[in-house]
Amino acid sequence: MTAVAELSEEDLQAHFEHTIARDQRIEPRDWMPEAYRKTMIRQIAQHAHSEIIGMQPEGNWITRAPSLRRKAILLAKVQDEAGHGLYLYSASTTLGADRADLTDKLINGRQKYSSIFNYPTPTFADVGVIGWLVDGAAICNQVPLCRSSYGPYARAMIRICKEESFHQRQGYELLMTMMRGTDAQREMVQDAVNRWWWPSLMMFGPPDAESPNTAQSMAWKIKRHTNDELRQRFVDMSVPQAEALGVTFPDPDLKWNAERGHYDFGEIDWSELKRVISGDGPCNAERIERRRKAQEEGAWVREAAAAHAAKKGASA
Ligand code: FAQ
Repeated sequence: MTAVAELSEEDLQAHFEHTIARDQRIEPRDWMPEAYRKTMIRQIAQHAHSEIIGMQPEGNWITRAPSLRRKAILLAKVQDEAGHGLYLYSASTTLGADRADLTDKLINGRQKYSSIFNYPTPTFADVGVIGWLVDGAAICNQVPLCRSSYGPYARAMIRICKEESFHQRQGYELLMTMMRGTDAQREMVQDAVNRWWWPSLMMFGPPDAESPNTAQSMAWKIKRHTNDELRQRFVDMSVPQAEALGVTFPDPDLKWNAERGHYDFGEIDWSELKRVISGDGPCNAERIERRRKAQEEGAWVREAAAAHAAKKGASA
């Protein structure tokens, strides 16, 4: 057997490409091009940050949930998102990233998180619509990532997707319940759908023609489908769900195209996505400020845990 140290850069590159071509996984111990490592850290960190910041919009309703049952469900869901963040930060450390450094980058605006979590949640219907549409979009995007080429990321995604499916169903069930209620409740659901529909479509990222990372990430099999392919899949699956629920989407151009075998939909306001990504969405400042405060207020817990681990290590 040839030791890795004896292999040339070309041999290592060829082995990496062969692994990808055979649909096998790249594991932490394997050689990988620096650009692949950087892309993986970027995507996993952004994803982890999204899960953690994503706790805030729904967390807003934990103290005001309308019943004990809804409160218990919401607590469990928000806690699941924290768990997803932890699996993902752990996956990023297998690539040499440092979790504290990633958190600093998030708080200092040097790393992104999903645009969707910069929108407000003024009513309880928002909790249902986040479950239905936001978790629904997340599943659509993340199920193919279970076959992503980087092993730890793909394996984390399997568990995350199982939990997200459950989240999606709880959102839909909540909305079904509200739709069986009063006119005011039905109006509340429709209003929330009107506010979340377009931002949900933006979650999939810029159109393919303007996505700088898609081509390389597809070639490396990090991404298995393009942004536009997944967005279309999400529209196609959401329309019958909206019909069953009894709500409409705020898009006059949304209609079945028999020739394409897909729903056509209206033009997305890409300037809004750009604005929100660059920090100027309705709640960006509030979300980051809250995360910064939590990080500062939790410093003593991290110090105590480190001191405890050091003491245990010393006595062992
Ligand atoms: N928001 O070239 P592309 C969840 C950035 S988790 C903000 O197309 P890529 C669970 C992009 O990063 C939701 N930034 O990039 C939950 C890139 O930035 P950079 C998060 C966006 O990576 C549910 C630049 O624009 N999911 O919802 C957005 O090939 C409910 C150019 O874009 C993931 O992270 C955006 N919407 O494709 C939690 C899934 N779109 O770094 C709580 C994993 C694009 O080059 C409650 N990630 N950007 O400056 C992915 O699949 C991909 O990274 C994409 C973007 C598809 C998001």
